[in-house]
Amino acid sequence: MVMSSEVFSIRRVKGLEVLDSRGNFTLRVCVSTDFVTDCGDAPSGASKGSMEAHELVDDSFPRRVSKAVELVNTLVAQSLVGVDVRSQWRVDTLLRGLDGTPNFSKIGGNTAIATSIAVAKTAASALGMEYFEYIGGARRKRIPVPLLNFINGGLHGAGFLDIQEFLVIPLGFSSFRDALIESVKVFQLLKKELVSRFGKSAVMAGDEGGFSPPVKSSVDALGLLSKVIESAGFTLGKEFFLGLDVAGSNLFDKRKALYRLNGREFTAGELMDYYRELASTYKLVYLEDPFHEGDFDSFSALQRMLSSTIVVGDDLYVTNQERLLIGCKSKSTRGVIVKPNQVGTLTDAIEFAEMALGCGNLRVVSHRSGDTEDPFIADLAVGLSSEFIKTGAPARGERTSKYNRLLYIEEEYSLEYAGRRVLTMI
Ligand code: 2PG
Ligand code: MG
Repeated sequence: MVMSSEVFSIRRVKGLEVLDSRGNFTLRVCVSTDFVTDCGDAPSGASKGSMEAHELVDDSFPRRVSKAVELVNTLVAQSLVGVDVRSQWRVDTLLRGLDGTPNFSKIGGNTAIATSIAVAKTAASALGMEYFEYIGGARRKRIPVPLLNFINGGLHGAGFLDIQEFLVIPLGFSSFRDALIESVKVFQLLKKELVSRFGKSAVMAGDEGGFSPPVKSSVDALGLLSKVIESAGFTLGKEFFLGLDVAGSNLFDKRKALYRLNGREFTAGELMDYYRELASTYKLVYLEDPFHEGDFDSFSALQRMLSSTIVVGDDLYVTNQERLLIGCKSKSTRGVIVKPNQVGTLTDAIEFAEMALGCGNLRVVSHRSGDTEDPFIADLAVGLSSEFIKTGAPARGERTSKYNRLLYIEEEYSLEYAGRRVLTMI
């Protein structure tokens, strides 16, 4: 049966305020054709790169996004009604045109990304396809390795830890399901260990569902994770590896040009030596934003020094192709974070991920610390066939919705788990 293109015409675009995981209001956009409606949400970061797309929020307490809702219901709706929902590139170009600034400073990156995602999801639904199939097209699909954030520090935690994320990485398993089951075992053992060492208040959750215990230093946190991995019967460097998101910009004192960590000050060179030590003791295969967002040179020097660690750019690149070009030329990293809301459209995020792979970088599709129960980034990761996904601890609904979606996709479509072979790609 040939479907008339009318079936794919956008009839309605509607914005509304919904709650995110931090109890802040954020934007949801729903897009309808005559037959289907689907919605996309804008997540929100706490430790943002300064070059990210602008987030349009009201000047209000509590945080509201009524201006963004208004824009969706007027300007955005007027320009998208009648457009074919399958024309993602056209929609994203229209959004850029409506704004007219490079970083969505007028309509907001949140307005743009929620709309862009809603359009892609509605197109997939109208075609009767899974989101990941629609996004991925002919790409060979696989299930990404999760970077599980077990200990939340920095701006996401309440303890003393300066480093933002202590990540447990189950590379040595043959399926995502097994990797997740064994990771959950380690997570539950960590919980027991924390309760026995510090009491019940030590297992309160940070922003991304991990624990935020009164552990004093990064070495203590990594030591604790190594210990529970071993007490679960695994070997660090075989089934499990460790990683960090330092979120280096938050440790950097611009005036002194020094980093503050564990109550000490470090030059970039001293910090590099510190990372080298941590990487060899704790099998760190993953090191995100080890320096502040402007220091491409230190990223490059560290990546040269650590041949078996993937140095990753998040705030360094902010999912922006121009910034990535600088990193590609100076070989600053072997991995990139892909956060669609940093750049504002799905088309830009997908092109960024492709460009990253083209210059030898593994892709980490990522949530934000303020997120919703929408599992869309799980589909994006599978569609892009990304090597990793970063979506918090295996706890709290806005984090588990992504893991649960991956469990379903693996089971239903028999896709292979990216697993240990991603290490051979660096
Ligand atoms: C990060 C993210 C997500 P935020 O730095 O990688 O983990 O944090 O969303 O607060 O920027
Ligand atoms: Mg980060």
